Formats: sequence, C-alpha cells, structure tokens
Amino acid sequence: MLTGSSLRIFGSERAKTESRVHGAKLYSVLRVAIGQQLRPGDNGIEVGMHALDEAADRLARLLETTPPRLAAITNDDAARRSGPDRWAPKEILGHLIDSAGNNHQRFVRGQLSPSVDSPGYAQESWVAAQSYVTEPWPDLINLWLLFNRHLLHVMRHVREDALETPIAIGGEPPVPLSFVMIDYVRHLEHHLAQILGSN
Ligand code: NI
Repeated sequence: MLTGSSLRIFGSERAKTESRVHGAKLYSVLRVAIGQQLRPGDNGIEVGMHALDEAADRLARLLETTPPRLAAITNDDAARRSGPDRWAPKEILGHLIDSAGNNHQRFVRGQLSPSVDSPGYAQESWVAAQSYVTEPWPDLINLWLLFNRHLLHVMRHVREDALETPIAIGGEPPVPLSFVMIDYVRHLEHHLAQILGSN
C-alpha cells in the first residue's frame, strides 16, 4: 500500500488538503503508474490506456454539462469569497486555467522528449498575480472551456508510445504522461465540484 508521502509525487501544485480529497481514488491508478515504471515489460499500459480513455470521456461530458451551470452564477457571486482564506469561484476557475496552461506544456513536451522536467506551480501566488477575481466571469468561463476542449483533443490524439514518458513536476519523482493526463481530469473534477457543489 502506498503511503501519504508517496502521493505527493503527483503534483506539488496541489495543496495537502486536496491530496487528501483525491487520495482514495488515486490509489488504483497510482499502482498502475508505478507498475509501468518498475516493470516496463508488463501489460499495465492497457489498464493505463483504458483509464485515460475513461478520463477523456468524463472530461468531454463535463465540457458539455458545466458551462451553462457556471454561466448561471452571476459575476458578483463569482467574485465573492466565502471566507478570508477561500478562493472565489473566479479564482478557482482561474486556478483551473493555470492547471490547463501548465498541463498543456506537459501534454505536448511529453510527446517530444524522452523525459520532461516540468516546473512546479505556486498556486496562491499565481492566482493572486493574475487578479482573476476582477476579470469578467464570462471571459473566464470561455477561456477555461476552449482551453479544455483543446486539451481533450490532445489527450485523444496522444501518441501511444509517449504515454510512458516520465514527467517530473517541481523536482518530484517522475510519473508517466498517461498518469499526468488522468490526474489532470481528476483535479478539474475536484475543483468544479467546489464551485458547483451538489447543484
Ligand atoms: Ni488545485
């Protein structure tokens, strides 16, 4: 069984609280990912590809269903923080736009090089530096949507022989490109649920 500290290899961009939220669901994928690295000759890749297809399908559905729900939130409500240390919906979506930008680099570079060293991501500084909270909510929705449509397109056209490219993020031990893609969708689902709740 993998420990909590092992989980951290999947993204210094994620706060510890988020790792706990994501944790349980990640374990099975995690084992597949590590298995691929330790035993490149086994057939773990089939599981990995299936998981990747599944993640792409979930992303496709989200890109159909969530934009109208996001658009139903007013600009004022989207700028409102529910507490001093909480992000407003605009900032959460901004964080997802940052995630899209950072992962776009990984998705492409992972197909162009035998291994990738990807910088980490200081989420609070990034979100504050871009003043997402003062940006028009409809613009953020559109940017998020179109960027993710493209990332979905990239995920569905990724070269099969690149799926195991080791990606190191922020100096952490590397994980396969397929896992970076799957984890990208999980992270997006987590934050969309924060914005939309159970509505
Ligand atoms: Ni996050």
